[in-house]
Amino acid sequence: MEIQVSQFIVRFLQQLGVDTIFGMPGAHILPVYDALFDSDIQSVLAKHEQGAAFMAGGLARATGNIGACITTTGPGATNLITGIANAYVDKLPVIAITGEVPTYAFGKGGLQESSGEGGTVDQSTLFAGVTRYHKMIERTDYLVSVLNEAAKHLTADIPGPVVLSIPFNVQKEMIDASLLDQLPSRAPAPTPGLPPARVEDCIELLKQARTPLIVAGYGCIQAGAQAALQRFSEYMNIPVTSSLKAKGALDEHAPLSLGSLGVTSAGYALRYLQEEADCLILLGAGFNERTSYVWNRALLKDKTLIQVDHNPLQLNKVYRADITVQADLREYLEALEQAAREQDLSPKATRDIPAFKQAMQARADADGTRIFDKRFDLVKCFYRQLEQRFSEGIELFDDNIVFAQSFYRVRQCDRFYPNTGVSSLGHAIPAAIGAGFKVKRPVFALLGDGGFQMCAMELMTAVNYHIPLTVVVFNNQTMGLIRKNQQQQYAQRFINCDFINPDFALLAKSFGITHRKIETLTQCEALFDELDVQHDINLVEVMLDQDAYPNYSSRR
Ligand SMILES: Cc1ncc(C[n+]2csc(CCOP(=O)(O)OP(=O)(O)O)c2C)c(N)n1
Ligand SMILES: [Mg+2]
Repeated sequence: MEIQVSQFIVRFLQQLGVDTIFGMPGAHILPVYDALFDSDIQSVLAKHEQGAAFMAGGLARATGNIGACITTTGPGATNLITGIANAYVDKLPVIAITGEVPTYAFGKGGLQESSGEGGTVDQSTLFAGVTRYHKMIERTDYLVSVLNEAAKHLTADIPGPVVLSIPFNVQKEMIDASLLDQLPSRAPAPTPGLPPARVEDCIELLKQARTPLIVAGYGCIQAGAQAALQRFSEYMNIPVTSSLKAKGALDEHAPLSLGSLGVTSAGYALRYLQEEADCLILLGAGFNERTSYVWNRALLKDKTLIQVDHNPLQLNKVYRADITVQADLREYLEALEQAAREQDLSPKATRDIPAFKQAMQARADADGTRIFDKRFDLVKCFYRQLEQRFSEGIELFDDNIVFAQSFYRVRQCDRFYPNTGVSSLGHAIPAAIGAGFKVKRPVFALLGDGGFQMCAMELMTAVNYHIPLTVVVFNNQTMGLIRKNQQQQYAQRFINCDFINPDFALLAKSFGITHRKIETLTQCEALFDELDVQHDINLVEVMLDQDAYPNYSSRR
């Protein structure tokens, strides 16, 4: 039986397990939309293609499933770019389907043409730098090969985004439906695991180490290694810090947690690293700009370095390690723990970490190196509420990052998604909405008022599809980060940082959602008594002083 290419594409998506697709139609992609009409994939109308791509990424990040988005040609495709770039940097399995003018119009100046012919916008070149795979599908005879190649990148161990652009006439061509058998089906064949890595060398270095420190990276979360990390660190009595993206890999309330590492963290882990640690065990941690305090070489001076990562490209990427191991992190941690038990390794004589943190806090107060002063007490209070109120855990998409790194102690039951990808403002709301289509726990999006205005209209997407969501806007009527830099490094020559906000109460009213303004600690403490975060869409304003800046330097 022959079916339309557009139907074939939709069936391919279904075979990959896609049941939700985010997008914005246009004339040049309507055949695929028409095929979606007949399918049981839920097609979600976003307000902007960037939002659609962020939603697909948010869904992928929260579930591990493939996220999908769909747009028309030309501006529909170009609007996708930042969202796809985000998926590329965050290594998310996201597929985008875009339309294109019919092939017979290529190079003749068709409306919204982006084929690259005849001086038109060239989608292929635009997507080349932000996708694992991009194809303008001009013929059907190689469609199966193209889709197989796309599936390979989406289901790879380290996945990445794929963009398929299909000219209008090709979408309507007919193709043999039995060719679907040649495409991967819902459960992609499991990729063979990595061969078991040797643990002996690592155990030897561990024996010699007096005060080792574990730096857990996002690789631990990707590998589902949280429980293994907890068991190993507890057995060996080794404290744990994490990169920003791996916050919560070990519950940050746990006695061995030093919180996260990075220029905007509370700094306990940094102090421990500088003053106590003689051996660092990097587990799935890339040691990027923030985690490494701007690649500060002095941090690792005279320390032994063990690096374990699933991704070989991460090994020795920033620092040369004494031992590098390519391994699945969960399996490796389990093997390490087993070897440590078999060899009866004695636990390390780590000093009392909660007491250490308290001492460091007192020192920061005394020497004025604390990042946040009293003007941020409302923010602190808000994060405390998040920690205390939701015993089942929450899903938190956070564009601000700086606050959370100091104030938010992520529990193992929570999922924390800092805006790490390309760090694009305006990510949190659409990404949280994408996740909200799938996850059952309360979903939060936290962002500044500048970022909010980049993606606020996507809140109406949540309204349209009844996706419960609580958006928290830090209202300081400025782009605080820019203002801070202009204050400190550009002699207070403030340019294009301050602005007037909309009336958030009226905005929320017009959206038909709940609004709360938090100006006092009492209001903050009562907030979650009043809001139903499980069922409603809420907009919460947390008021901040325009001139209050965190006390840290990013050197830029
Ligand atoms: C798409 C995009 N454009 C510009 C930037 C640069 N940028 C980083 S932070 C920032 C200001 C953010 O302001 P706001 O969202 O109000 O947060 P605040 O710093 O005030 O907490 C800007 C413009 C960015 N990260 N992403
Ligand atoms: Mg702001």
